[in-house]
Amino acid sequence: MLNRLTKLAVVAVVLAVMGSWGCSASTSPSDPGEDEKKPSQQPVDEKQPEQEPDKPKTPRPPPEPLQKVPPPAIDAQAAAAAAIELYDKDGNGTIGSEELQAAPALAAALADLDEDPDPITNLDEDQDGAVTQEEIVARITAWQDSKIGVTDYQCQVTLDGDPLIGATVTLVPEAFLGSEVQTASGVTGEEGIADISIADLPKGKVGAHCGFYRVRVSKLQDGKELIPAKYNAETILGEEISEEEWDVPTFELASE
Ligand SMILES: [Ca+2]
Ligand SMILES: [Ca+2]
Repeated sequence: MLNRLTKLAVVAVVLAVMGSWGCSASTSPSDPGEDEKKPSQQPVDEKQPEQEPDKPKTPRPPPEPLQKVPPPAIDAQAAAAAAIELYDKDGNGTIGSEELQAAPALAAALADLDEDPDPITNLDEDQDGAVTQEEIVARITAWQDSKIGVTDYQCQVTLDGDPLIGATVTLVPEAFLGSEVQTASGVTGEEGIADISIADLPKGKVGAHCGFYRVRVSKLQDGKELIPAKYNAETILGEEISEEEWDVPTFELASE
């Protein structure tokens, strides 16, 4: 009996020791084990979100080539001839000072002469204050040579000296450029600044075509136009968007 009891006791002690080892083996290494698991789990957790964005990233490269927007096709000679026919009322072959009042886009491109005396980037290449067919051809050719589909364009609008907020700025291309140059627009924000863009562009892409534009500024309140007609329906505002344009032009409107 004693032998059996001692054997049982020994077995019990051995089991207890093994049990305590097992526990200690499971608890004490489990602390570092959990510590090891935590870092090993964390990278797994980190890798999973990393891999998930990676998956959308890998299909992203293909859309990039699609974002290259082709420039609008413009027949430079035909467009310039159409401009002369439209605006050269006295038939002397050039669009001069009084005639330019009816062509705000061309007038604006000339008015830039003060800020941009470089004849290479100015519509009035010979700086005589009038626009010839050849000078229009030269600008259209410059846009085409730049191979720019759309270019970032921002403008600022002020009314009586204060930033005009919440106004829609629409750049309507001169009809003589043909049908491919698209109307671009934007809404003025905090500083009266608007990002101008055409509508049909790949996702995330903004910008406007190079071209001559009439600029219309509109702000409606209860369906009533707050901005004088000389800045929208009968606008005197114009702009040339080109690859050389880097500053943010300001259109200074007056309520009267
Ligand atoms: Ca003329
Ligand atoms: Ca000229």
